[in-house]
Order: sequence, then structure tokens, then C-alpha cells
Amino acid sequence: MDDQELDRLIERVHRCDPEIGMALIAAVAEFRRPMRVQITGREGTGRTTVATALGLPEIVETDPVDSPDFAEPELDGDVVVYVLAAGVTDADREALRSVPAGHAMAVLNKADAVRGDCPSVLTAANEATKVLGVRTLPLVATLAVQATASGVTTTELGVLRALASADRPTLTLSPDLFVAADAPSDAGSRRALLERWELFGVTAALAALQRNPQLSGRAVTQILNAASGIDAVRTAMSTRLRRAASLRGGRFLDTVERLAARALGSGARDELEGFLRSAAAAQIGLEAAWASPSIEGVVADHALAVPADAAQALQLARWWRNYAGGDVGAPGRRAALAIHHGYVRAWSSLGQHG
Ligand SMILES: Nc1nc2c(ncn2[C@@H]2O[C@H](COP(=O)(O)OP(=O)(O)OP(=O)(O)O)[C@@H](O)[C@H]2O)c(=O)[nH]1
Ligand SMILES: [Mg+2]
Repeated sequence: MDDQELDRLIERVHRCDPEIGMALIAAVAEFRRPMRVQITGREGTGRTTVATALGLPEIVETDPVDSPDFAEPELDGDVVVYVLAAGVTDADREALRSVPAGHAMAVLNKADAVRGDCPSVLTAANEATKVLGVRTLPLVATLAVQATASGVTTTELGVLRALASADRPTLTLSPDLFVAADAPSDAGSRRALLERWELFGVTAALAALQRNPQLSGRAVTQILNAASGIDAVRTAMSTRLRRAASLRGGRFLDTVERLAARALGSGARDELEGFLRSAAAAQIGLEAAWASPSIEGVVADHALAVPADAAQALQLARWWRNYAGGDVGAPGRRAALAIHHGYVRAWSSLGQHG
């Protein structure tokens, strides 16, 4: 939205009604303030490492949850990243219950320590999603940090290739076996590999090199990055941030509505109501409805669809009206009808101009 539009609104409202003007200034400041991301969870679950792996400057680590040494942290960030390791406890559940719907995501960190293979890690993450009611993604934060900070070196690639070609299935059963095994390369360079990539990373690299011994160091680094799970976590993070911004827009419109009702003279009220009827406000309302937690299952990770022409707008409007008519509960119906209205509005303006 055009920032100057809001600044001009503030000026006009302030001229009519200084008190409402001041309240509007505060509401606009809240609407525009930078996003705040909190990273939280119990002690030692890997919160600092996950924050480093995400590499977001605005991320803040809270005091740990469920610790005898700290008061429970207030989880009021625009996005709250909850880090789990191993299982879900009652304290985790309780802490997440305090986060407003639509603002939390969870990471099942130390996925390399989950006994078993990749499917059992996914099962564990899905279990946590079900138990917590918050989408939970598996992650090996240490590997993500390492693969982002520095790639597999030429020396490491040489050792990994030699080990991969030896094809010893028992090699990666444990760190001790890996160092002690009778295999190409010396124990020192294998220990160095473990120090940087740990057994999980080494195992993933060897599997990749067994399938394709020609892989470059850069390609192996990319495979390690993928194996860490960080890409999915980053994607979920940006979805959450986008939604948090949209939900904040919805709260801003609610505040403006309240201010319009409170305004004494008709001048300020007319200005505020004019804004609420504007295309900019309609867009904010549409995005807020799209981000509504009640329809998250339908919308999933999709961004708000912008119709290319009137026909498409009409099709989208119909789809959402139809959805609103189903058995979707009151909040779901409200969000769906708001989206329907938004597309009807888009249809009418696209019809006029195109
Ligand atoms: N195996 C494994 N270890 C990890 C992973 N992520 C973090 N760790 C290790 O877990 C330990 C704690 O990590 P931190 O990032 O300091 O965890 P934290 O939650 O910030 O810890 P506190 O702030 O001290 O409560 C460190 O030894 C990390 O190296 C992971 O994905 N896998
Ligand atoms: Mg920490």
C-alpha cells in the first residue's frame, strides 16, 4: 500500500479531531513496525543453533520454557518458532497454547538423533504437529549451520569419495566404528570429517557419492543442506511472516473502525470511513481474511491469488462463496465470505477497466 496515503489520512483526521488523530498515529505505527520473531523452547533444544541456521537478523531468543531458573517467557512475537528436541512435553503444549492462533510454528530439531531413518523422523514431526496443533518440521540445525557457513572442501571430498567407493555398510553405524573401521583414508581425516559434518552429514554425503561418484564438492554441500531440512523451515518461516503481517493488517482495520465509531465530529469519521471503503483497505482486509487460521487447511502455503482478469476473479469469488456455504464453522465462513467479497470487488473493477 502507498505509505503516503496513510500519512495524508493522519493529517486530515488530526486536523478534524486531534485525539483520534493521535490514536491513529499509534495504530499506524503498530501497523508499520518491523516484524518480531521469537525463538523459544526448553533449555538446550538447540534454539541458538536454529536461530543461526535461519539467519534472520530480527530473531530474538527468549528465556527457556519450563526452567527452574527463569520465569516463563511471554510469547508475543509476530512469529514464534518453537524448538523441540526428542519428544513433546506438557510444558511445550502449555507454552504453545499461549501463542495466538496463526503465529506459531515448530521445529523438531536434532532430527539426526531420532532413532531410525528419514520416515521415522517425518512420523515424529507429524505426531508433534497433531499433538501441538502447530505445524512441526524436522531439522538438523547443526548441519544446516555448517552447510551454510562453509562447503565441503576438496580434501574432504577426496576422503568421502574414497570411503564411498569402498562400500562398507557398517562404516556409518556409529562414530567410533567410522573412525576405527578398516577403510581407505586415515583415522585422523575421518575424525576431522565427523567433527565438521557429524555422522548424519557423513552418512548423507556417502550415500549421495555412492549413487554418483562424480558429484562436486558444491553439489555434496547442497545435498547436505537439503538433508538438514532447513529449506522447508525457511519456507514455512516466510509463510508465517507473511501471514503475521496480514493478520496485523486485519487488526489495523479493526482499530480504524473503532476510531471511526469514537470520532466526535463528522469530519474525522468521514475521513476514516472513506479510508475503510478504499481499495487499499479492501486489499488489507482481503489479505487478513486469507491469513485467517480458520482456513489455513485450505489455503496451505499458497499466497493470495491475484486474478488476472474479470473471469478469473468471478471464478475465485464463486469458489469461496461455495466454500462458505459448506460445513466450515463460523470463523471459516466469515473468512471465506470476506475473501468472496474481495474477489467480487476485484471482478467489478477488472470488468470496468479491462
Ligand atoms: N545432534 C544435534 N545437536 C544439535 C542440533 N542442534 C543443536 N545441537 C546441539 O545442542 C546443544 C545445544 O544447542 P543450543 O543451540 O545452544 O541450544 P539452546 O536451546 O540455545 O541452549 P540454551 O540457550 O543453553 O538453553 C549444542 O551442543 C548444539 O551443538 C542438531 O540438530 N543435532
Ligand atoms: Mg541458547
